[in-house]
Amino acid sequence: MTELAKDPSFSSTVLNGLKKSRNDPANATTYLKGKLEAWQKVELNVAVTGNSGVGKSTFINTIRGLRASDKGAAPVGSVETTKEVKAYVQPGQENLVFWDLPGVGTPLFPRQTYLQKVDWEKYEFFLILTSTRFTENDIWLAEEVHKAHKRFFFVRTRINNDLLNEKFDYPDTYDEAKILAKIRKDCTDNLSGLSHETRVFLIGGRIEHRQRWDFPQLSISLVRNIDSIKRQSMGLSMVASCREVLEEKYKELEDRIHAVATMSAVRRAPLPAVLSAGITVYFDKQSVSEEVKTYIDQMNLTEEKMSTMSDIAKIPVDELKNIFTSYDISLKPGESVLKFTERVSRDFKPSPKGRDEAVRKFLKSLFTQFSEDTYDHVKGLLEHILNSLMMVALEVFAKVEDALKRQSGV
Ligand SMILES: Nc1nc2c(ncn2[C@@H]2O[C@H](COP(=O)(O)OP(=O)(O)OP(=O)(O)O)[C@@H](O)[C@H]2O)c(=O)[nH]1
Ligand SMILES: [Mg+2]
Repeated sequence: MTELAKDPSFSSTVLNGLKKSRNDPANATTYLKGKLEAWQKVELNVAVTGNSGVGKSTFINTIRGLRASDKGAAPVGSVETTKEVKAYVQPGQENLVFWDLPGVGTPLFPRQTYLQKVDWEKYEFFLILTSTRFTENDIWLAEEVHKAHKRFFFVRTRINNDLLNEKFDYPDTYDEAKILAKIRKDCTDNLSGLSHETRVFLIGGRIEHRQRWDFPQLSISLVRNIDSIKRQSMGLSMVASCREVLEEKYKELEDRIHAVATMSAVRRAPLPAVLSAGITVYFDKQSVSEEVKTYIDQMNLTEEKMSTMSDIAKIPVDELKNIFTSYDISLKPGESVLKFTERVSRDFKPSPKGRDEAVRKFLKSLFTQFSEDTYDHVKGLLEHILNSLMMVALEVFAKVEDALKRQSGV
């Protein structure tokens, strides 16, 4: 199986690891379950630093899918609030922590002791924020971080304010692209003292700006610029705060399907599922529906997340839920994810297309009781559910972002 060995993706790495469980379904299941859950245990730390009032807490809330008034949100305000290092975990995903750090050069955080005081070694990224111009201290920090082979991004916040001001002052000649280019140039000039080139992300920090300007690129950069072993974890741990992160999640979830299908195919659980064509296929409903639950959560489609989105965007929640119906994939009121998975499975006809011959051959060589029917069914079923939920999620997202854009005034 050299083909599998060369492929560094999650699924190939996991499938190769199965060689140690040859003809031992129990061991294989434990191994696969461990691998599927491993991303939740990878510690990820992101430092968010900058002077008082630049919008650190606002940004941290937005990237965690929260508003200042939500439970667990970082306090936001126009008076100085950050005087100490504070950790904010991702709701429901405690392995990912955003650290609210005071800027360099305040009396309590002078350059000499800054890195040590903030325990710099633990961070994957440093985000250096300003709402005006970057300071000598910001540049100093970037150089130190760079020397230590850590990643950093410069972030210019409050872009919405700049645009609103321009719109107010020069309504007849207002040109968003030109204003953004001007701010970008100003930032780059401002950072010319830096010993190497870097990118500045222009953002509005509030939740209604998460799909605007460079916010999506900044969010996805946190996933794409991390070591490959942590990438899967970062992609799944982050809230789907923009379409780009949602798409990353889709890719990661798709990559796990082999592993979930294999768990059923080597085990032959005793509970049958009946297909519409009347064929009985055996699969581990528990692990398959657990995976579907993960999809619903990752795609922001839980009751709770839909209701938050409806609240933020001021769209009736039923209007968002109706999107499900057009894809014929909705959970009925009160229906558990397990029952939902069984129901979709009953109506599902696997397509002979897209069968994964290399993987099936590999698994058959490892497990004598490997069930091809089960493998094909679960793989096809999960692909079908994931694709349908992704379509719903994208449409819900577009609707919410449209409403937010209308509210933002720029
Ligand atoms: N218009 C606009 N206002 C923002 C933005 N980011 C933050 N604010 C506002 O600016 C004020 C300060 O924001 P915070 O997020 O508390 O700033 P901070 O950097 O955490 O401040 P300290 O904790 O004092 O260091 C708040 O009133 C925010 O609502 C933004 O991108 N656009
Ligand atoms: Mg703050």
